[in-house]
Amino acid sequence: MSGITIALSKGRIFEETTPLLKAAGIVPLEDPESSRKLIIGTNNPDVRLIIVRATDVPTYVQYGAADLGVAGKDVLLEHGGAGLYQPLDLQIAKCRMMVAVQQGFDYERHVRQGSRLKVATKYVQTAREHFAKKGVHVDLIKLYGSMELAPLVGLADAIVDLVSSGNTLKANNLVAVEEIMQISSRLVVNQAALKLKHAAIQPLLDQFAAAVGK
Ligand code: PRT
Ligand code: MG
Repeated sequence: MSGITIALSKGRIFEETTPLLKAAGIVPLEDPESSRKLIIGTNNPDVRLIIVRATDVPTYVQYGAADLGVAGKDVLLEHGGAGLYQPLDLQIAKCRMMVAVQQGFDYERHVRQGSRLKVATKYVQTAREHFAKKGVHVDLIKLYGSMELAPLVGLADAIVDLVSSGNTLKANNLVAVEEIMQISSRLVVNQAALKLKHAAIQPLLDQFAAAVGK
């Protein structure tokens, strides 16, 4: 067996995955927040972690550069999930995908009137599908971050973004007007690796499932 590579992103995914790794007997040898290393060893010589951007996790796993990864449902929906087996909802990094507008903007009236809505978001696929289902005509504007700014400077009427505490919306005079879906992070596995390295990967999947309580 050639060892297992797990792709994680820094920040909340790494922090909330660490206890699950621990339950599977895997302890990282370094903290990616303080180390600049992108490949981090663990107490198990057969398991290493690679640190990538959250949106890149599915790509590394899809092409087999990592065997496993942890990615938000938001990220997986935009990626499309090709080549990925998604066996487990880890119930971590939870938040909600919401439509939000500036305080005072009459979203319901715009939707009722059938006027075109300008929507800024990083989550173009999810937003497109949501508004198509509602029969709302939208012009989608792709952004890569700080979506909250768009309505404040007239770039968009609404945003589609993730909300957890709601503090970011509040601080920018925005209000959530619609929930699109609940979001949590999932374990993703390269489909070929699951077959070729089954003896190494399956016990990990079982241990993660037990740690999550499934
Ligand atoms: O930050 P970076 O640009 O590197 O990448 P990223 O934002 O994709 O990664 P990261 O680590 O911030 O998020 C990883 C995953 O965590 C996401 O893919 C989500 O599945 C999940 N998650 C859970 C969140 C949040 N909660 C969250 N609150 N991701 C982002 N946010 C942001 C949100 O976009 C908004 O800007 O936090 C802000 C709102 O937070 P509140 O608490 O003010 O409501
Ligand atoms: Mg972020």
